Amino acid sequence: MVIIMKDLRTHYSLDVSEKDFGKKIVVAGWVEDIRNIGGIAFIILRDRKGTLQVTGLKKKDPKLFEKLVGVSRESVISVIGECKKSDKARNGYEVIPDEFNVLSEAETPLPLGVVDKVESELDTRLDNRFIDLRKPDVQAIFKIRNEVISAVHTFLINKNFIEVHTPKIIASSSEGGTDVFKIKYFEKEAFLAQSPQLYKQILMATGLDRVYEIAWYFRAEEHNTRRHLNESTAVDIEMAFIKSEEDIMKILEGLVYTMWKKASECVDELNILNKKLTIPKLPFKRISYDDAVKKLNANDCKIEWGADLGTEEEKILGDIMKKEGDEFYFITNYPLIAKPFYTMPEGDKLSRSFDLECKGVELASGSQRIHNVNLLKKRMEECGLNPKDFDAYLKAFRYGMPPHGGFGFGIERFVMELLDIYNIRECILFPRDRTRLTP
Ligand code: AMO
Repeated sequence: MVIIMKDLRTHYSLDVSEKDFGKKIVVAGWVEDIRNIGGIAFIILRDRKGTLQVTGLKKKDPKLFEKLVGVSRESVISVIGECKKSDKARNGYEVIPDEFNVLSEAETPLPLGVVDKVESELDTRLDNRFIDLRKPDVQAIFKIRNEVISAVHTFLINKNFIEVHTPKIIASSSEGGTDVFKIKYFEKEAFLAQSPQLYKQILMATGLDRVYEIAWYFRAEEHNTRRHLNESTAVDIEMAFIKSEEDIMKILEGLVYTMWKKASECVDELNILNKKLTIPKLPFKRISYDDAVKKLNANDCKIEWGADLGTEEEKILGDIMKKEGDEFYFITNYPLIAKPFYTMPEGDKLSRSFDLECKGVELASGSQRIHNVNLLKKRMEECGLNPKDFDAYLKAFRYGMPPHGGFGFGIERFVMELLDIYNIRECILFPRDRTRLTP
């Protein structure tokens, strides 16, 4: 039998105020806990905003009371009843039920506790994500994530960017690398986009000179680390008529500052997570790749000039920079060989590129791009790529392409650093990693 609600919910737990006392209200949610002490039973009902107490009185309605105390934890119920002031109950009120409906009964035992004190393994939590997300601290992460993403839209639209959506099924790999998922596209082979790189650049040839996308990245990286996902989300921007990559870095640091500030306003969620945020100071420090290598070598971390910074080097540099008072910093002018083919060279060996780091974790990377088609083809060949595979992209550079640049900025990486979360999988609803494909 399918039971539907008798009346539309009128109140969330935390929205009840004194003016509701003595009136009939309708509340609905999940049964978090039931305490039956004989003639009286307390049901803790959880909804999107918090919890409330439903108080069942045996002598008022014995049949209803039996039904109430017999319901399993985490079942979904709706209650119509009188809202009564109560100093003892949470939120200062209780609901005395006149009617009560079990809308969906939860099976027992639960695969994962919601209010249990014992910590569950991350894998068990992720296997049962729909229950894991019932926990207020887990929900808080995604409420904050929502706020910071809304800050991205506001910030970039105010800076004259327009939001675009580019294809995720593509014919050539976006980053030129090997970490690409191949798919069958009818009779052809296709790839899942590793980033919107090629398309956001093509858009620079259109006159839409500032674009952004909140994009899916699909990357077939084999490693299973605490900071890598195989499907992740990022803020990508591209802007034309720039003087240098410095123009892009200014947008990026302004964006990070605004997102951090917006997160710091999520007082309720931060309290649930027991976190305090310190808003970073602008401008972020810029250090060149050369200087980063010197700092590492001076701290007994030997690194060859030209090598990309690995996780360990990034961490050590993060510690050095933190000691110097910089949690956020840009590493600029990477060696050309460490960066993708589309990166603008600076002389023979360097590039006009940057990474944004936060406490030794890369949050974003970007650059000024090559806008001359011949140089672009030359760089593709030097990187072992065949320009023929990029015909549709290269064509956009042949009929008027302004100087431009942009960045890609990982949202999960940002949330991880913002809230000091150890494993990136906690920062995305349904993570995809080397072994996880469900739920
Ligand atoms: P890059 O490859 O550095 O640059 O990616 C940009 C940012 O995206 C995030 N990121 C990831 N997050 C989690 N798991 C992953 N596997 C993963 N891969 C990347 C990181 C990273 O800094 N096209 C360029 C950007 C540009 O130049 O505009 C690019 O994709 O935070």
